[in-house]
Amino acid sequence: MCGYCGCGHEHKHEHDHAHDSRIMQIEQDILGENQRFADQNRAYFTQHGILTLNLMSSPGSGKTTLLVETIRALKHRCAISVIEGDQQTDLDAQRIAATAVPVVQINTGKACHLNAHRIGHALSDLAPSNNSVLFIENVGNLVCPALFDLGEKAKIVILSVTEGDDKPLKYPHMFAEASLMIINKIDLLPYVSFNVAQCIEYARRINPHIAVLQTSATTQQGLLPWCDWLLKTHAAA
Ligand SMILES: Nc1nc2c(ncn2[C@@H]2O[C@H](COP(=O)(O)OP(=O)(O)OP(=O)(O)O)[C@@H](O)[C@H]2O)c(=O)[nH]1
Ligand SMILES: [Mg+2]
Repeated sequence: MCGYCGCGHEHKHEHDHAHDSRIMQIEQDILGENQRFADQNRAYFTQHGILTLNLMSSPGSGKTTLLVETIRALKHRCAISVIEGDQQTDLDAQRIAATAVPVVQINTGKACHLNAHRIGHALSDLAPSNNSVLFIENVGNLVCPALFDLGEKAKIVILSVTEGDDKPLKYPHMFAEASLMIINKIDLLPYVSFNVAQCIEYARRINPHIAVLQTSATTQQGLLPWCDWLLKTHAAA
C-alpha cells in the first residue's frame, strides 16, 4: 500500500512525485519570502555602513568563544554588536554582554536556523551604530543556516578539529556559501586525527575561492590574522 494515503502500491510513484513537488513549492515560497527580508536587511546595512558577518558551524565549534576573544581584541578599534541565535536560552548573549558590547538574543524554538525576518526585528532592538561591525552567531547546525540569506556581507564557517577533516565534502552547501573557513581548536591538533591540508583541499574542491584561517580561541593562536582579516574587510566595506 502507498505509505501516504493507502491508495494502492501501483500509484505510489505518482503520489510521491506530487508530494515532492508540493514540498519543493513550499520550500521555494519560504526561501522567496526570506529573500525579500534579506534584501531589506542588506539595504539597511549598506545605508548605515555596517559590516555584517554570519557565523555558522556545528554546535560547539567555538563560535561564542572566538567572538568573545575577538571583541576583547577589537572593541577599542571599531564599534561591534552581536545578534545571537540559539534554539533556547540566552547563555551565549550573557557571555557577549560580559564584554560590554550591545547584544540581542533570538530564540528560534524548534527552528534550526535564523531567518532574515527575525534579524530585521532584532535590528530594531539592537540599533547598531553606523560604520560598525555586526556579528550574527547562527544556530549550531552545519546544514540549514546555509540556505537562509540574512542580508550579511559574508558567511563564515567555523570548523573545529574535533569534528573531522571530511566535513567540507559531507556538508558541501555550507562550504560553498562561505567566504571564509576558520579551522578552530588547533590547540587540540596533537590529540586528534585531523589533517589540516586535507581539510583545506576538500573545502577548495567545493569552493575554490574560500579563504582559510586557523585559530585557537582558547590559546589565542591565530587571533591576529583573524583580526587583520576583519579590519581589512571592514575597511573595504
Ligand atoms: N580546546 C579548545 N576549546 C575550545 C576552543 N574554542 C572553544 N572551545 C571550547 O568549546 C566549547 C564550545 O565553545 P562555544 O564557544 O560555546 O561553541 P559555540 O560554537 O558557540 O557553541 P553553540 O553556540 O552551542 O553552537 C567550550 O567548552 C569552549 O571552551 C578552542 O579553540 N580550543
Ligand atoms: Mg555559541
